[in-house]
Amino acid sequence: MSTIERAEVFVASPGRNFVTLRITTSDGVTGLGDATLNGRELAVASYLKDHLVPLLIGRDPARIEDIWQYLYRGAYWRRGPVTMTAIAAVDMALWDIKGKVANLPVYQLLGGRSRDGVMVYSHASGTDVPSLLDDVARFRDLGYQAIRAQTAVPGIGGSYGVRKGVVYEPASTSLPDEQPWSTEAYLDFAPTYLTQVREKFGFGFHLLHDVHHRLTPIEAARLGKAVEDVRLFWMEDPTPAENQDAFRLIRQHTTTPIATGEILNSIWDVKDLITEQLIDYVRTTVTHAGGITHLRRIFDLAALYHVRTGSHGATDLSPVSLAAAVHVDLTVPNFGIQEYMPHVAETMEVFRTGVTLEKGMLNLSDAPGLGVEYDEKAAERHPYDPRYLPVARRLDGSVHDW
Ligand code: CS2
Ligand code: MG
Repeated sequence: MSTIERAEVFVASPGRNFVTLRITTSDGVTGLGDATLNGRELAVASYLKDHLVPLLIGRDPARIEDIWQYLYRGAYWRRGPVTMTAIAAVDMALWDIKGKVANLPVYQLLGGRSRDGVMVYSHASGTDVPSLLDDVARFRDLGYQAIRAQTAVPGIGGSYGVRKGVVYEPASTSLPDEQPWSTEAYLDFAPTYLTQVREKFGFGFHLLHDVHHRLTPIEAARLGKAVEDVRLFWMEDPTPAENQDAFRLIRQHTTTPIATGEILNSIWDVKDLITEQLIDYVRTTVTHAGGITHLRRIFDLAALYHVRTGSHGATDLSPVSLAAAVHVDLTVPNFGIQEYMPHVAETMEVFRTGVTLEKGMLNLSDAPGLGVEYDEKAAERHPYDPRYLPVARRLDGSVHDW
């Protein structure tokens, strides 16, 4: 029997920080998993190195489900982003190994293709409305079928999701950036620019918007109602999702579809949202929600309740995560959309992947496993670079949800 012989954890910053797990079997087969938790990278690296790797050595890598249950139940302490990201990395690496052993891409092991490609949405943003409209035009020209639109709110000096240069990277290298926030200014402004996007470009593409957890349920209900004519594909994270019941109030007031889940980590965190049909899209990722094994379980529950998938896919997830997401997206019956932001060149020199993009659709090569290779030597040129995500403060100085 082949056994797990080695498990190494790499922390590197090729463009931005990534934590990568590589498992090697006694037959010399390797598997990769993404263990990146933006701003808290070393906590997951330590969870893996100090607590999970010693439990993996000598185990049968083929027993993916059993290892998942052993790590989850065996911790006694349940859920949470650090634990679930560490388990996810092990799970992804084991699926990668299983695919390589079978000489099949992981999506074949998950039941094969349900679709020819995976529709993605890209991120248009602007410091004002004219620059947002230029950015939307650019993504339309590149052939994207779905675009998320975010603009800085005039008068308050910033807002979530506005790109500074070519790449959107909210984390800063020193202490967290402190960014001002005014719910009143945002609520007055957001519907006007979303309307201008539709006025200029029409309805021939999907338009999305991310609220990034900043409203109360009744404020979110007001926003959802105000943008009904814009026909958003979704309004994302309208309110913090720890309180799943809060979504009921939004739901009662608006037909604007709702998406949430990027900061949630387990089926239990989304259970009520799904079974009570309080959301339309579940956005848990393969990296933060327990890997392919657990994500499939969440998506299957969602399918029973007309909830579709919309996995988080920001660049703070590595190309291993994106590949794993696309394997799942290609197979599940209730796929909705996949978030996609291109990684920078330095990232792609370290992670060589078979994921391709054409006309706003992602696809995969037929490489066995996840189809990603990690160049350890290239990674060594990019040491870990500690960063923090920003903090938002209301205009009176008090802390708000970022
Ligand atoms: C965002 C993320 O992509 C999204 O929808 O909400 O960019 C999020 O801010 C980051 O992943 C935080 O690290
Ligand atoms: Mg988001």
